[in-house]
Amino acid sequence: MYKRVYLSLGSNVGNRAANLDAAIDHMGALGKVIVVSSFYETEPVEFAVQPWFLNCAVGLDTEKMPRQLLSAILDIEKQMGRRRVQKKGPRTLDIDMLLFGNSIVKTKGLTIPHPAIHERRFVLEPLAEIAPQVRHPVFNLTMRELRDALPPGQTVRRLQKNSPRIYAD
Ligand code: PH2
Ligand code: MG
Ligand code: MG
Repeated sequence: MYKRVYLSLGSNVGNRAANLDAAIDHMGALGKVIVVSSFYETEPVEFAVQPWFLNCAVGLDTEKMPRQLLSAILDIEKQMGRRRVQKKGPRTLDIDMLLFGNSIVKTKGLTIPHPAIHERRFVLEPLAEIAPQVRHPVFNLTMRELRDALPPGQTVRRLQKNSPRIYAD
């Protein structure tokens, strides 16, 4: 049974666009990549003294269970040279699971939906681009509604170059 999963990707070290593209390629091994948002140049938040990020969102159909998917994601981050030096600090690649179908998961080390979706413009702009009607299973609001409810601030700029890329329906 396939579930539709939405993930957030971010990079602010090295060739950021190449890092996101390589991560998306690797994600083909986890299921079917269905849609990729535009890339967004985003102001760092939470830990602000670091280079700007490139962020995007990906829709993936997978047969993996949440924990399996998490460990596969951590493997991809490692393969791409991620070193955990500073919490929320600079990284070649970060992949966060945002939504896993309508599932609600709360265990040590994994919370779904991701607990910060509704606070982060760098997550909600790309996500609302590819999944505007998808509902948050806890707040019962769509991604577009959550995006529109963000307070002003947190600069994000959509890059025109690449997308969105739609692979299948
Ligand atoms: N990730 C963080 C903390 N801050 N800021 C932006 N703009 N983009 C990110 O991906 C990001 C962040 C922790 O994972
Ligand atoms: Mg993160
Ligand atoms: Mg992460």
